[in-house]
Amino acid sequence: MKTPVTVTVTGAAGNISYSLLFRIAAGEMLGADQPVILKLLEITPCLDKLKGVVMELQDCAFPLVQEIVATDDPAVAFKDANWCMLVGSVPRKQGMERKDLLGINGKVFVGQGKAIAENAAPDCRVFVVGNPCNTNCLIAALNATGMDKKNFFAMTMLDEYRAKSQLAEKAGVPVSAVTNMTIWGNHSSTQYPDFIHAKINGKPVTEVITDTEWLQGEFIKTVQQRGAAIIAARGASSAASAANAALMTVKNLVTPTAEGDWYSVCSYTDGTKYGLPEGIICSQPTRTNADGTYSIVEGLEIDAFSREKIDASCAELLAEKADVAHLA
Ligand code: NAX
Repeated sequence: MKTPVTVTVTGAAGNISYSLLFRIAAGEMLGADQPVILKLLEITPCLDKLKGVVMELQDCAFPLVQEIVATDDPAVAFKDANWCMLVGSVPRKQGMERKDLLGINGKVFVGQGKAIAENAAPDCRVFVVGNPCNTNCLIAALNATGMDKKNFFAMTMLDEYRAKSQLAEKAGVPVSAVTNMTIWGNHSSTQYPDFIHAKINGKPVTEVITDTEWLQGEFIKTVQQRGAAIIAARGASSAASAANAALMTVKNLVTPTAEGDWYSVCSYTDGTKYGLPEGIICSQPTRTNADGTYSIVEGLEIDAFSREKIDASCAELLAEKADVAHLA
């Protein structure tokens, strides 16, 4: 039997986790032969609710689950973690500015970054879902002294899937026909879903969908605003689809990527690729190599239309970084 992998999930009694935990426990994320230890972190007032989630996990009798730890202590939750999935964060309340939200959640991610560095496995990988996920991730990375910033990620896979499904619907093809989909920048309404390098059945999207006005306008806007559209329709934010995207991001990061394809994830920029500023957590086209490391796909040509969109999203990330400079 393989050595168990310890997966820590924060916000474990929340909506996304309620879809996510059961699929991790069933082996959908790390493999059907990979035992897992689940460490679940919540804030103290939600521990009772978390107890209920743990009871349900127990009642599934998942053969891969070796142990479940439920706690409100980050030091306990992150102990020996191999994967930290930071889902928990405080939602924006009425009258709150983005800066206020960054400040409140920022402090949480200072503490979690430190606790991960002090308690997790040294090569632990950290994946942030809780919003604003890029800047929360940056704060955690900057506070996790001694850890490699390359091991910090934030989620744009849900945006990638939203973009793929819009393109598939427009072209009248199954979603599996759409590949090479990059989300650039911030997981926010400035993100840029790059239809220029995406492909449908191996052909450039622009050859299959010739409605340029739709691609440059409605398509981008629909992807950027999809989260808000789901809240308006469902009365609650995306949960099952967000959990699916979180699970698939980790799966993509541990599985060699199919030849010629790539996926979107936000990672720490080194300032050498595509004119992205150094030192932000930015979504980029990414491949997982055969040895389990990852690389940014290089050599894509960025036209003037894309350049403007990518720069705008990076400018927003730099502004968020400046807002939380006191936390790093
Ligand atoms: P919920 O409010 O249902 O759950 C969040 C949970 O986090 C709560 O149970 C809360 O008690 C817990 N929590 C808060 N502070 C914590 C802390 N310091 N330590 C541990 N737990 C803490 O939200 P849910 O719908 O599950 O969404 C979770 C996060 O994902 C939100 O920030 C949300 O904005 C974000 N999302 C990110 C997406 C992405 O693509 N990156 C898409 C979906 C989602 O909007």
